[in-house]
Amino acid sequence: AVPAIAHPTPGDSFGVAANIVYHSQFSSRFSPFKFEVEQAFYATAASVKDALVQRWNETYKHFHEEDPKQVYYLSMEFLQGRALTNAIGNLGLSDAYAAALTKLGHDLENVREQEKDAALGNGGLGRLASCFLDSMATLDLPAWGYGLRYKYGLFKQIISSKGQEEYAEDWLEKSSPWEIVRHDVTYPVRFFGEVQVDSDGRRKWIGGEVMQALAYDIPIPGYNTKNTISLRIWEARVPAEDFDLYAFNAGKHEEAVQLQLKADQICSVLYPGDSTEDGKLLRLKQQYMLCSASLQDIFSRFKERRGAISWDEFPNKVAVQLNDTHPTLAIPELMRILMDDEGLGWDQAWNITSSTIAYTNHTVLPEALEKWSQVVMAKLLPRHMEIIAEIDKRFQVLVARTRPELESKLEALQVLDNSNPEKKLVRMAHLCVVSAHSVNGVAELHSEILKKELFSDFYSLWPEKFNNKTNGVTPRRWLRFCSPELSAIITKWLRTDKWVTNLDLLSGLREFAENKQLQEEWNAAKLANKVRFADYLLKVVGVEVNPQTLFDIQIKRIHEYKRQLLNILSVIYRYKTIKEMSPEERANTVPRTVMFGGKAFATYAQAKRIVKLVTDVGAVVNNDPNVSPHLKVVFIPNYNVTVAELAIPASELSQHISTAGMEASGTSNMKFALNGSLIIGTLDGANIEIREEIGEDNFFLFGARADDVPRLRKEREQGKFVPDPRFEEVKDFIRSKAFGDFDYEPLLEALEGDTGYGRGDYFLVGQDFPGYLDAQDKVDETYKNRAKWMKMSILSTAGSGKFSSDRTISQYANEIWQVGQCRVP
Ligand code: 26Q
Repeated sequence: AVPAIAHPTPGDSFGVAANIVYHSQFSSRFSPFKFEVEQAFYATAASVKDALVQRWNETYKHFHEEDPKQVYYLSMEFLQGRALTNAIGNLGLSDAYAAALTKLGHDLENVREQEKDAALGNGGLGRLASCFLDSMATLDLPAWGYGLRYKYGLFKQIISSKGQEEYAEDWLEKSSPWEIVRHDVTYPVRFFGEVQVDSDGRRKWIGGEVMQALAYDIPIPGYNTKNTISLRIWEARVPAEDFDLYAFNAGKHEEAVQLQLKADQICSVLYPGDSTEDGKLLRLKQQYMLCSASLQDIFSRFKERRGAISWDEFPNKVAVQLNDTHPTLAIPELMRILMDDEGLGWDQAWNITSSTIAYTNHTVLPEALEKWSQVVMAKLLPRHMEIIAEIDKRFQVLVARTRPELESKLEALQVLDNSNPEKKLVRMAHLCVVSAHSVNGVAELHSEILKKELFSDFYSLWPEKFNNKTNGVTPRRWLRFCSPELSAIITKWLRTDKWVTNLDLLSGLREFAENKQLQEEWNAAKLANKVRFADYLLKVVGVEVNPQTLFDIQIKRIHEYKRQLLNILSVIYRYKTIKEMSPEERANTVPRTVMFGGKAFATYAQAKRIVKLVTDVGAVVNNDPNVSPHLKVVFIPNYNVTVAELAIPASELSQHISTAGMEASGTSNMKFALNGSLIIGTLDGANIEIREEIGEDNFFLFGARADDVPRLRKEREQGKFVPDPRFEEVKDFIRSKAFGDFDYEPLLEALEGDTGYGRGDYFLVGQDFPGYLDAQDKVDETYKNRAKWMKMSILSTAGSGKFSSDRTISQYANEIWQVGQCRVP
């Protein structure tokens, strides 16, 4: 056996420094004789990676020997953010690395700033996947994450006078220090081609284009455990033997590199625009690349461990979780492998597939439910289309046989949507619900809506499939590492740091919520975080904010249903009110800094108008000498995981104000509450459960209930809605060009009855406006009472135990996956 190599230990900052120096020479990606902060980062990361690789190797060796059931989390998105702080924190080496870098003339604070934010995702769903990996590693679960290695992650957002602009973000520009390429892990992935039938009737998919998927592993360390799991991301390649050297030498250069170009496109960008047919095809290729490569990898591991294979053992060794419908092709792909490659019959393959696969739904918005053209699917994946059609056919037979009363609804329930013969579609969510053994929503209300509305008839067929798994967030990244100040106070008062892996212990803070000493320490930590964030805003964004003001933050993707518009309209009302006040009255207001951050999808025009409105309002308010001491409005550009780690600990009030019934869960609400930020919010998604946990007195509630929304929309349509005069006043103010002459009419129109843009204030901004203003008044009144505010803030943190992703993942493991712990000794 190869002897083990010793790696830095917590007490040994000399050893760590030596290791960094070693890497600065031998793992360097830069010219020699330079050891500036950038080189220091790469050398540090390389040193940390050594320790991770060693643990990774031990972990998978252990999994191999123990051979437990393993879980595979398939996701088109992982929003990892930066890794350095988290890695050294989880390894327990933060102090050692800080001291080592000091010896080398650097400062860990500056060094970590060098890391690019890995944004292989859009928002909540992608960040959830990353929190889940952290929890799976920490809980010692035998698990893998599978994704794609996009060259360009989520775009970089720049705010100009025109509003949001998008630029490619090359996170691999100087290569990632964390990934390990696995040249021995490659699989062929086929596209197009045709289905051939053997003499014995077995079907076989042949021909077409064959690409190669190459594996890259990103190590995911657990906290306080040796277990280090893997996020395996696939890159599309063309094997050398497929390069047409003859064509190239014959001068047909472009022809010869065509296939390579096609491969490069597959992993070029996250969410290629799908307004064109080519764009749609590319997105489907991406989805299939993820599913095909991951399943081949899963099969090779399964076969490696069992000499004589009993296929019925497969679901006892493999659990596959689909993160929304984006990896749905895993279903027909698993069927295809079992039947065509392994020779199983339909029923056996179906039982195995169904017992293996579980599906999580993350949205009920109709426009976000994936539907693929049957024509495109049949062209790119002919055998899969056959299998999907067969699943659909058997589903129809099942309904006819067991539930004849559903026959009138059958068309709407089918996997295939043939209602428009010109545009036949595959409903991916229906394929998942019909095929998977588990269908879960991501918060209690959301899971109820799935059962009662979106999938109600499926629920009546298979009630046992449906379950709820309320989302969670990792307390390591979202409290321990992003707010070391607050963490130290919590540890001191709880007299243990075990809350980091057992978040329910935070409830122990309740008994001290009114303790003056704790309140003072708490306030000081929050203030330090506010100062740090203010420094960032000044340095990076160039705006000056006063840390003595109330920090009010709404950061999330820009979407009409999330109602950033409601927020900015109320800010405009506040501006008008302050402007009309006497100086004495002004002195009596609570000064606020209202901050927004988030990206609008590049082609989502209304969302981009909202961004523009926020920045225009900021320009006017912040330059009004009478108002700006009392109110500032800031748009934080290029919101990402790294910005969130600075903003959330600094927040005192955060906004989670979606139209009830529309936000499946939300996860930033959990991060804010965990960091002692009070929430102003609606009864939507996980807000409901957060309010339950922290107590209704500690939550600024307003707005329509989900149950009332359909009726309110109807009344709105019938012209029964009487708007609050303050709502009219604010819209008129915008129309008066108070914030410039940009054309806001489409935004304002959408708030009226049914219009060209409109769904007639579909998101009920006008309906909820007065209640929202009242709740905001309550915020101001409460903030004036510092002791009361501090108590509420402490109780928010104290009540956040439930929202650890460790709790969520334990529930998935016990209730869906039937996967147990497998801890490296
Ligand atoms: C759909 C069709 C075609 C192309 C793309 C899509 C698509 C892409 C991404 C649909 C949805 C998404 C992302 C959804 C998402 O991020 N949902 C969020 O998931 C979080 C984690 O569960 C929840 O907390 C949020 O409430 C939910 O909005």
